[in-house]
Amino acid sequence: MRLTLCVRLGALALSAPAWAGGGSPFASAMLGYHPGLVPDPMYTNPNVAIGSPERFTGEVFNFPGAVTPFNPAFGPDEIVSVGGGGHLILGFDHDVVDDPNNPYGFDFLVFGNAGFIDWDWPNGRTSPTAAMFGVGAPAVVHVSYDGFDWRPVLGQVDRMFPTLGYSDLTDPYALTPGQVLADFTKPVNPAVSLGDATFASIIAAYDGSGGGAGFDIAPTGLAAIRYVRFMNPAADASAFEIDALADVSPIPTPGVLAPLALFITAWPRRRGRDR
Ligand SMILES: [Ca+2]
Ligand SMILES: [Ca+2]
Repeated sequence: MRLTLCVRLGALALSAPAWAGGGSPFASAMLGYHPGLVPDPMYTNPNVAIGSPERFTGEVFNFPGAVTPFNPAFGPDEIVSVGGGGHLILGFDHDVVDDPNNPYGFDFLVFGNAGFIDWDWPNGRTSPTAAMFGVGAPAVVHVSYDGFDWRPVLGQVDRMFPTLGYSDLTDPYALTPGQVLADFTKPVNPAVSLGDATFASIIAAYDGSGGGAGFDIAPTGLAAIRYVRFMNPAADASAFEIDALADVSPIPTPGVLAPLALFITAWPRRRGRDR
């Protein structure tokens, strides 16, 4: 008889998303909105900015399609416009932390409805300069922890990186959803260059991310925030669009090697033949 011991060790990840306890990684409350000078009153429902960015768009217009960098969300039930002089305030249900483990320093992501112009329609290829359509008017973004002390953060909304709903699509104008959900809490590497890029190479560059514009809280001096305010200082009707707002997932750290389970297995092992 031979006794075999099997000891299994597992690594415990110490860093977990702040919403792991059952909250939402996305904006959970709409706390203020003024449309400003908006060219199209159809896009003035601010509650559509609550919850996840869109993965599939166009249903209300009978033009359904997966959201890709070549086919951004365009439904009035999906995106809201903020015109000249307007603003939008969104809130999270948890602290969005300036976590040193957040990729590229980005602590939250803003999703708009800009997309890449297709230079090889309908195959999906960007121009040499990755020219875009639907780019919004410049937004001024402030963050706050208590709703009183607002501090500016640097970044551009409704531009790079356009939203990608699924990571397994091969058709940039897919009429049906993909199977692999892109991660809306993972930023795209800001060093990525997407000029003259095919749809396949864009998906590869996104590396599982669902896109969005990254913002870093650190320069504000705040350790965490709960509210984000978007203002449009334009004096005319040029607008930007907001689809959603997301907290960023920290990169899991290896943490402490901890014994998750200790299995001791013993069984008799018969010799092949009696000797
Ligand atoms: Ca940060
Ligand atoms: Ca939305």
